[in-house]
Amino acid sequence: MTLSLSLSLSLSLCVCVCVCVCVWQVLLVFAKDDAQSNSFCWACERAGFRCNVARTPEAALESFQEKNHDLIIMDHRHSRYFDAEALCRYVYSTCVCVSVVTQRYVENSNMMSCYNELIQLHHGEIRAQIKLRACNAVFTALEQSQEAIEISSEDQIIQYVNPAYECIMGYQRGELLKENTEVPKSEQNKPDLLDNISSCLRRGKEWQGVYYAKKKNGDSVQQNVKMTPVVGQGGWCVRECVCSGVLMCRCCGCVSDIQQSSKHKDRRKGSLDVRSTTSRGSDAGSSQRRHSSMARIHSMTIEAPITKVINIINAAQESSPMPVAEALDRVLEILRTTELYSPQLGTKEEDPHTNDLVGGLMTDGLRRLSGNEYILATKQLHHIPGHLTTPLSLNDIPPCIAQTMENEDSWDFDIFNLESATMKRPLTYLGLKIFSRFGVCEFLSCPEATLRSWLQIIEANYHSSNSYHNSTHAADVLHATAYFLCKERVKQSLDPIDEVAALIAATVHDVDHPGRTNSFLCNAGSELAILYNDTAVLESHHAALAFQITTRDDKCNIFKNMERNEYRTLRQAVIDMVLATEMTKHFEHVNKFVNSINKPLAALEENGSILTAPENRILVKRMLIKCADISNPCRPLELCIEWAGRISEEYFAQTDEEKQQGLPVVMPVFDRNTCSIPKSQISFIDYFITDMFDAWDAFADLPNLMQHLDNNFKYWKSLDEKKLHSLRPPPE
Ligand SMILES: *[C@@H]1O[C@H](CO)[C@@H](O)[C@H](O)[C@H]1NC(C)=O
Ligand SMILES: *[C@@H]1O[C@H](CO)[C@@H](O)[C@H](O)[C@H]1NC(C)=O
Ligand SMILES: *[C@@H]1O[C@H](CO)[C@@H](O)[C@H](O)[C@H]1NC(C)=O
Ligand SMILES: CC(=O)N[C@H]1CO[C@H](CO)[C@@H](O)[C@@H]1O
Repeated sequence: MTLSLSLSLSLSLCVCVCVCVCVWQVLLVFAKDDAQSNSFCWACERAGFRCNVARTPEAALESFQEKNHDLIIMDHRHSRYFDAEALCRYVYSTCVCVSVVTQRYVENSNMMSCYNELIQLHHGEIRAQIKLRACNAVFTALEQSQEAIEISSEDQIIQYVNPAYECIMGYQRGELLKENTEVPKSEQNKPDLLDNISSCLRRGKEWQGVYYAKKKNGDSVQQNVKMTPVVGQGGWCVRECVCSGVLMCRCCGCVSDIQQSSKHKDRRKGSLDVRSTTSRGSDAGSSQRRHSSMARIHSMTIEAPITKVINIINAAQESSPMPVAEALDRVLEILRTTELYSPQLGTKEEDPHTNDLVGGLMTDGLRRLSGNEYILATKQLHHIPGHLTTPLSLNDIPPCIAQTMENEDSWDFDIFNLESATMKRPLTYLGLKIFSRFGVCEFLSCPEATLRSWLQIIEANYHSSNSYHNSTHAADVLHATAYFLCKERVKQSLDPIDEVAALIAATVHDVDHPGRTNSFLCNAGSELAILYNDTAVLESHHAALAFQITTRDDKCNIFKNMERNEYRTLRQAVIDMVLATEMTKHFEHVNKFVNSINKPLAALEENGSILTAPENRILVKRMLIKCADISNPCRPLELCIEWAGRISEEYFAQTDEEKQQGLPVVMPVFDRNTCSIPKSQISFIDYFITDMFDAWDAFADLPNLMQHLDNNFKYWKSLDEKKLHSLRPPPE
């Protein structure tokens, strides 16, 4: 004990550490074996480090060059053997590691104390290494982020900008990181805004809001930014462009910009230029609204990677010579016709309602499946009734029913009135009226009696026991489809056969729906899921069954008199539309529509070839039936509320059954005891509806629907703000 104290006065060792995190390699440079070097050898072994011993500086260098040791311990007690400091300098100059630390170790040949020293070095350096790595990771994340991020000091001197910032703002990093470059400021900000921001930051608070930033070319761009003070770091501030809310202003995702894709427009004009590029604003109010819709379409909040790729190529075409631009056109052609459209989930805020809706509607449920949860259910398919109720003709529809259908061509038509007036047979009656309005019998060369029988048998195969997916939903989708078919742009792009296909597809699109989602059927191992390999189970079934029912019996075979090729075309179109209602492909359909139709239409003056190209007609039809299928949030408030009640009830019933049968619960938020209906509607609108209807409205011009959507969204928000979970506020 005392020995070690006395030795410590005069002798020391030199320790040189350069760090690597795998198994430590230790090099001992000792001219002779002694108690000290033996203790270190023992300590290395005990700590699990690899240990080499070198006797001379030359041997030490050779060994170090070969193994790149993490730790070098040199005998510095006797300078007559060699110059330890020169060796240290050499290590400094060659070490490729992140850091080199030199320290002195006071001689102590006690084995435990050598061991402790090694462990402490190991620990301390590892910790430093982890910090460095974390730092590295944070910077990598900043570099990769698609949001523009800028870090500045308290006196507004730029310290860092990421590549997205360069890309969006048009600066090169080098020019901003020169000494004492200030954050570029736009004159368009009110002076007190800047004061407000800096006083907010000085108080250590984050500031978020709309702000004009100045691009390199002198333009001011409006951005939704978040500024965060870095507390305790000399007043640094992190400014970040956030991709949320309506004021998206293209600050994100680089250059998806309507001006940039339009070859005729001057891109220096502000974003309000959109109005002139859409070229169809009738009055100021509606074109203003259209502008905000278009702006949002071009920066869709839920963006698939392919959309970004297309935007980047569009932007590159701008500044490319003709042959390159043309080659890129062909690239775009290919990209638009392949299946690359799955969205990146999780780019939006994580929200349990959205997650459940995505999990429940967009997957086959297998993700959540494990082992013994796979239970085979024996599900009975509904039988087609052998007898039909008394046929009726358009001419002898009872007056009270005829009256409820008088305004069926209006969007605000009340389908629930018709449901009760027809004793739950709205599809047959509305079908007769709408099909005759569109001349479907004439087109198919089929007698009206056949159409009647067909509508009746199809309606009979909807399950009245479903609270949502019963024939009233089918009638509602038929109604929306007919409404959309009358829109000018839609008429310009579709042929009569497309119209007939759309009406038929709407009528049959959910036939024999069991009131459970695809994921449920897959989890339960239902017959249908097995038949269709867990892929688009319900939609495949609706399409297949519709044709089976129709062609099984001449009495209701509306296709019987069709020419073979025309029938094939019609059948193809109906199947395609019914399958398009499947939600796993939601973003693919919407993205394709936006990329192939909205964007080119907005960029060009003429519209003929875009609208009537066969591949685009398919996209229009898919979008049309998808929008009709989930148009509930765009209906007048009272209707919207009723639909929300029905769909929630159907999901609750599914959750009840899942619990009862011990199946995985696909959408846990839809539990009747805890569910907030307003929240679920808000998530559904945010995630699925807004982008889609913005795009559809930009195409078909549907201001009344967008107005309802706005009102309804506000209604759900107001309930949610009052923390209400119900469909309506409680009575006063
Ligand atoms: C700045 O703050 C004041 C007081 O809070 C407020 O009245 C003013 O509108 C703010 N200015 C801006 C441009 O936000
Ligand atoms: C559809 O379900 C609702 C219950 O949500 C019911 O009131 C209505 O009568 C059903 N409609 C049909 C046509 O079965
Ligand atoms: C289901 O998968 C099997 C085996 O791959 C295949 O033979 C069959 O055609 C598939 N059925 C459907 C409806 O896709
Ligand atoms: C060829 C074609 O369909 N052109 C139409 C383009 O759109 C305008 C109105 O938006 C119509 O007037 C044209 O007939």
